[in-house]
Amino acid sequence: NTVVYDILFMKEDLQIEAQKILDENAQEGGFTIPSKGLYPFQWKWDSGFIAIGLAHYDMKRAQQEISSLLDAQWENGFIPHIVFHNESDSYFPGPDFHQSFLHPLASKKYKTTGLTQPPVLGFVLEKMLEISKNASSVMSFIKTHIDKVYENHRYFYTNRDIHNEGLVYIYHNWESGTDNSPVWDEIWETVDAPQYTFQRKDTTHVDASQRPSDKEYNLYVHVIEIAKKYQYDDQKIAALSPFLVQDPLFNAMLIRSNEALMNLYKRIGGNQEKIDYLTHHQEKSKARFNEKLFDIDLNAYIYFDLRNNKPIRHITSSSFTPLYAGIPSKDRAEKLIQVLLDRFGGEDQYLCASFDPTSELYNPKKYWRGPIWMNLNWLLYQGLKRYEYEALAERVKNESIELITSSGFKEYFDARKAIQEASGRGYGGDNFSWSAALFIDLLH
Ligand code: 9YW
Repeated sequence: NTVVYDILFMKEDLQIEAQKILDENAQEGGFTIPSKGLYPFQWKWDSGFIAIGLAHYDMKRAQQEISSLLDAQWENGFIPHIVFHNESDSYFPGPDFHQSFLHPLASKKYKTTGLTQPPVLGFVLEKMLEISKNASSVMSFIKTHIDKVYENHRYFYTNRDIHNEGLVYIYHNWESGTDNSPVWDEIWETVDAPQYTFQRKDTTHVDASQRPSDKEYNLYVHVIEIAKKYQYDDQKIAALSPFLVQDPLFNAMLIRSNEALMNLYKRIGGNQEKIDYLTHHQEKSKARFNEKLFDIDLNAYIYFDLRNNKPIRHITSSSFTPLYAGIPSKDRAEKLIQVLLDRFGGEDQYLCASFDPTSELYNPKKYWRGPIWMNLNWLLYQGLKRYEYEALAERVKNESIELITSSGFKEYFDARKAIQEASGRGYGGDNFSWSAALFIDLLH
């Protein structure tokens, strides 16, 4: 009993600590930075996850988090991956590099990037409503903001589904949210980039061994230089970007958010045209996702390289996110979860490594090449619950809580449970906002 009491007490303390981090990362203008120094601006999918945490104790701030992001939406519905509300010289590449003004429909109010990130906002709005104790006030917020998210989905289907098949592309690894995943290695081998001159800032905040290499950064810069050369024009990017990928995480988030928008519009009433549009795309997207992105030999969802017209056959934590979007059949979900257990979920492992631990390319300390990320764990937890794998869902939740309890609110964590000096260690940025926000959600 004392032990249980201590743990409860510790959790309560940690919840206070989590709120403190979110408060300290709050900025004038109503948004929250992901981590001081390392990421000093507003990031798109971070804001979504942060809003879920905030909704538990400060709904007004959760709403501001979302409205400050949507305030930077472009006239074509695009939502950028970073909004430069504020100035800071602690991050590269900043607004002077990205030059969003090159696009004629870019936000006139804020400097932004010309890249986006996984479309989480639909389901974030739905979660906020679910968490809310005052549904009517959240509903009125949703009513005034939902069309912007809908316009964002229309942007994706209109501009980024080049085969009109229900799957949208990303044109940069930063759009995936999983920046230096080994998934991209083969693509980079096909890209011949000149040597650019630039000064990285990330490695002044975090040990370089836990970050992407300089060679990778040069490629990241290169792909943006190409997009800039074409004024961030979607059609030209689709035709000419050396990086053009259908990513399972990105598309699963779009599908889960479509579903949320449909639910919310039904609740609001009217809006039949929008519901019809979403329903049509939803069915098509789910069917194609299962046809094109499921590898029947690996029994997992994988990636498709549109530029080189071939699948990229690696298993990552993104491979399991279709569960949250209700994409696999029950049978397929069962097979997928077996792969999760076999490759990622041994007794000597915390769930869920970001890259296949059985692969030679697995690196348990390096960013998206192996470590555990709290947002992916949260998505996995939701997915397992959706398919009623209750015990496994509990495991993911408990291990997530354990990692934070023992290592703090770090950016990512070592999945190697059995190796004493590595077990659950935290890496990357400190006081990381979505680790704090999703920890609060998991405790509820
Ligand atoms: C970068 C802010 C972002 C996340 C990404 C993560 C990392 C670094 O940090 O990106 O320089 O953009 O990979 O998913 O949104 O937390």
